[in-house]
This record gives sequence, C-alpha cells and structure tokens, in this order.
Amino acid sequence: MATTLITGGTVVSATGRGEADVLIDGETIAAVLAPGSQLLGTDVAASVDTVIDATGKYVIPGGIDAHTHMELPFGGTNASDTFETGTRAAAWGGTTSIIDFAVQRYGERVQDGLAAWHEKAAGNCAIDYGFHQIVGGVDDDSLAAMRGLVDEGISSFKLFMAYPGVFYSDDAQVLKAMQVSQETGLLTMMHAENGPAIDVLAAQLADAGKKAPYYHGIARAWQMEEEATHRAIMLANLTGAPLYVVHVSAKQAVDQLAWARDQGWNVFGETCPQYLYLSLEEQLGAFSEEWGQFEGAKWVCSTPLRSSRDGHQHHMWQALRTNDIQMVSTDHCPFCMKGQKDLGLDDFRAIPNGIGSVEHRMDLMYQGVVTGKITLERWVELTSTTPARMFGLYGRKGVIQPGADGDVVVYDPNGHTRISAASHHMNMDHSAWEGFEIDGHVDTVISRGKVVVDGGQYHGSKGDGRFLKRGLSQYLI
Ligand code: DUC
Ligand code: ZN
Ligand code: ZN
Repeated sequence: MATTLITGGTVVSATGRGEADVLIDGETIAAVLAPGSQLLGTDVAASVDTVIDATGKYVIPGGIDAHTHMELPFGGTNASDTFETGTRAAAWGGTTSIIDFAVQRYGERVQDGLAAWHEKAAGNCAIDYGFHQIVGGVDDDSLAAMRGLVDEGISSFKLFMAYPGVFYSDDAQVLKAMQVSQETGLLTMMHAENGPAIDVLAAQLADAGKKAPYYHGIARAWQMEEEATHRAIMLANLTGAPLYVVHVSAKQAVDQLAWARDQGWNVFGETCPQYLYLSLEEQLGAFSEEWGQFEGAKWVCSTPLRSSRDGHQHHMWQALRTNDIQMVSTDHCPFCMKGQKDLGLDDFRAIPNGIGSVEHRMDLMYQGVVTGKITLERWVELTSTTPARMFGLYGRKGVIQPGADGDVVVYDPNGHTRISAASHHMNMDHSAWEGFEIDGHVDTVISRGKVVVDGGQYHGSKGDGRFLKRGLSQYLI
C-alpha cells in the first residue's frame, strides 16, 4: 500500500489549527505527527513513497458538498454534468465527497428511483458519493419504502413545498412524511417555498408581458420562502421530525430558523455561495451581446437570488458566523445557455432552474476568510466537518485524524484563482462566477489516499469514487 506524508503545513480543523505532518497509509490517515517526526528512529519522510511539501499552506479535510444534482432530469432537459464530469470538477475544486439526490416522482417506486441513481453513478465518479432520496410523490407506498432507506445507507430525504405537478408535496403529505422521519431518524430536508402561490404570481407576471429572467426572482418573493420555512418548522415541531432547510436565500427565512433554534428545536439551515455573493439587481442589469437581457438566465435558480438593497447577502454571511445557518452546499444543478437555459428565451417560467458551482465552493468560501467574514476554522466546519456530522459520515469524512479516509486538500493562501468558463471543468458553456477572483488556490487534492489533483494536473480516473453508505445524522436528539 502506498504511503504519503504531507509535511510542513498548517493542519486546520473545525476547532483549531497547528503545524503538523499528516501520514496517509493506503486509503486511510495513519497519523497526525509533530513536524519532522521520527518513527522507530527513522525520519518518516524518508520512509514513505510520496512526500508532499505543504510549507506555507493549509492542510484541510476534503470538502463535502451535500447538495448536488448530477444528470437531474428537470425543466424539460437534464442537468449538464454527468456523475463523471461533475465529480471530476468537484475534485479539481477540493471537494472529495458529494451527496446527490436520487429521485422518486408520482407513480414511481422509491426503490426504483434509488436503483436508477446507483446505476448512473456506479463506476463513473471521481470521488466518493452518497445519496439523499427525493420523495416527489408521497403516498402509502413511498411512505412504506422510506422505512427501508436507512438500511440502504440513505439517512435523509427531500420534500418540495414548491414545483406543483413536479415534485410538490402538500401539507398533508409533508406531515405524513415527517412522521416517518420522526420514527426512523431520517433527516427531513425541505425545499421551502410556497409553490402554488409562486405559480400564480409567475403566471400574472407573464400575462403582463414580464417574461425576462429577472421576473423569476420577483415571482419567487421572499415572503414565499419565509412563509414556507415557518410552515415546515411548525410541521416538524408538531411531528418531532428533525428538519434541514436547503438553499436558504431570504434573510426572513434565516430569522425563522434562528427563532426555531432559539426555542431549542432541532432545525438546521443550509445556504449556497450564490446567496452570499450574487444579487437580483445584478441579474436585472445583466446584458450581453450574445444574449441581450436573457443573459440573466445564467442566474435563474430556486430559491432565487435576493435583492442586495434588502441586505440578504450580508445577513447570510452573518448567519454563517453566528451559526444560525450551519452549512454551505452548492445545489449544483448546471444547465448550458445554448440548448438548455434558452428553452425559456421567451418566458422565464421555461428556463431550467439551476447554477453550477460544485468546483468553486471551497474557493468561494475561502474568500470569506480573506475578507474577514468567517474564520479559517469556520471555513472547514461549514464546508466539511458539519456536512459530515449532519449526514452521517463523520469520522470517515470531515476530519483529519487517524482512521479517517485519506481525503485531504492542500490549500495555498498565497495562490490565486480566477474563475472562468474558459478554465473550469464543469460541463457548462458559461460560468455563473465568470471573472471572480479568489485569493487562494487548491493545490493538491487527495481522495482516499490517491493524489487526484496536483501541480495543475488531474491524476484521478473515472470509477475512483465509491458509494458512501451513510449512518444517521449526529444531530438527532
Ligand atoms: N433548485 C434549483 O435551482 N435547481 C434544481 C432544483 C431546485 O430546487
Ligand atoms: Zn430545492
Ligand atoms: Zn437542489
């Protein structure tokens, strides 16, 4: 078995930092050692197969993106990253595990949806992967099938209060699914937006001739997110289900979560880089030679971008610092402009919803360290350690300690990254992050002991990644 020593770096965890060498034996972290240690009278560095010099750099646990949609059939097309292209791009960006969403819809069996996702991913992934289960059709059969998910290593499921006719669950269905959540320990993940009301608003805007991409965000008003978040919280409290609200973008929804947590309720929230950096005003002002005003379609996602005038982005950074929001995932759901987003050229309602960011999450969040919005330790906690704890992976993932998987990133705080569609590895013809500058760089990525990215080269292969059978969330009470 190959051995690797990462030497000279500053090892950063969710709770602190210190100078240490990290020894990886085969696929597993064997030891965290004082710098330059000897073992049995021999320099460790002299006895390993590979030495990685991390002098002046941070050594962190590999990122875990707990919210991706590779190959998702959605909006009349499929998300443009396959498990192969999307996980390779993730690796380039310092993410060594993803949790994607297997899909069940009305009239389909949960077991079949899960099997289909296994088929898409198996043998194709560059990094380790797990699944949540979308339950898009709550009925007696799917409720019964949910009880078997924990044994399959699927310890969380997602419901939608949005998208009537696609994934939508009404309150009665949410209540029933949450009762199963309470009984089994499955974590309920919620897309919290009032879908039926949003659809009315969207139709009224379109009827009034307001069909540009920007109106997507107007129809999906913050009140729709706040209201649904509150409703989800109350239903979870009533049933005793643990609740995790995905892709929170409105400050009022954050306040609902903070209020519930202040009551001592077991409620959590995730946000995404787009809700920290991008705004509805930028989307309104977007224009290009090629697309004109339709340029704004690049940022059509749900929940939508919010107004910077109302301070949502600032509030969200603050919530990350104060732990009102506990995690940052991407909701990676990429669509190309040509042939996909342009399905909605004449009407925003037909634009496939989604942004691709799986490659850039670690960098974009590191920039929050540079600008003093979060600490270095909080960066690791938000992007790796809490995702591992939240979704039943901790110990194996999310931490650098003996016995953990050898998932390690060497991050250079003196490096520089410029994000562009010309250089990214996601299967997209544009970048939602075009021209963003990051004061740091992912130098080396090790996935279960294998160096997959180093020196600007990719050394991994399709099929390196294995399915992660997850345990229950550490946050259950
Ligand atoms: N939001 C998106 O932007 N895309 C996929 C599904 C979702 O809820
Ligand atoms: Zn969603
Ligand atoms: Zn999603």
